[in-house]
Amino acid sequence: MKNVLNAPFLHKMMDTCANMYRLGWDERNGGNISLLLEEEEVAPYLTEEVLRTIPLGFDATDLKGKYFLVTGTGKYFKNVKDDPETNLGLIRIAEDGQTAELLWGYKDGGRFTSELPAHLKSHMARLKVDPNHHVIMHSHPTYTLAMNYVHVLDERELTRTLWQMCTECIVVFPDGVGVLPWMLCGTNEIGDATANKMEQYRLVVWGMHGIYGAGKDLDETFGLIETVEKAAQIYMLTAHLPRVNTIEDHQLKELAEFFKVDYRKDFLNI
Ligand code: 2HA
Ligand code: ZN
Repeated sequence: MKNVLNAPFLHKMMDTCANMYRLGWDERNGGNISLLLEEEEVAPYLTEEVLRTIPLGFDATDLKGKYFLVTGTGKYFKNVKDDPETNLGLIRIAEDGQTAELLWGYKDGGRFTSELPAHLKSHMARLKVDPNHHVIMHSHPTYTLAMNYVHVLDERELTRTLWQMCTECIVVFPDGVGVLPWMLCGTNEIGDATANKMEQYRLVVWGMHGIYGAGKDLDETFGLIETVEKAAQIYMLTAHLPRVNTIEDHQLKELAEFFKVDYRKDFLNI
């Protein structure tokens, strides 16, 4: 049997957490990631032994038998690279759909992120619309969060502003950005609301909290959040200054058509 510590998927997760920490998006225990793994990918690293079972507190029957590498609750992204076995866990959703079987990690007796409801419910929603979906990522990127305090929290308005901030935004996230109002985090309610938005969007802002991203792999999902964060940074650097130039709606349309992306046409005034 191969050692999980040598698994490429583990190293990609460690590098991603380190990058997010380095960018200042995940202070202290802020942020969480869950990565859906295919059975063939994990099988070489596992025996049939279940270390512990942990109740989920919600129904995840749609995901039974699926494997996820998940950041731990209360754990710091800063520390994942030096001690992945304490800060991460590899779980399988049990046959009852109500329990997580711990197969590796959470070495200090820990458990998965408190945001697991939002993660697993979002995985269920994305898998229905995207068979290549694998990643849910939550983070507190600085400028995205700053923008939440000075820009209206409306999906159409927020998406339009972000699209206008960098030419490539509409190509990277043509589906736009969903928005939830401020809600109590760590609950099944915010999990349901997030998953509901994830039926249409791969990016969901949690008002005055942070952002969720969904994608086929860690790089793509990271890149989605990174692009929103870059746009939010440009907005925050310019919002207090007179706007002299802007990318017009007909130019956004031209971009989307040239790059052949399926964009939210109702978000443009065309
Ligand atoms: O786990 O970011 O939303 C820390 C968080 C909760
Ligand atoms: Zn958070």
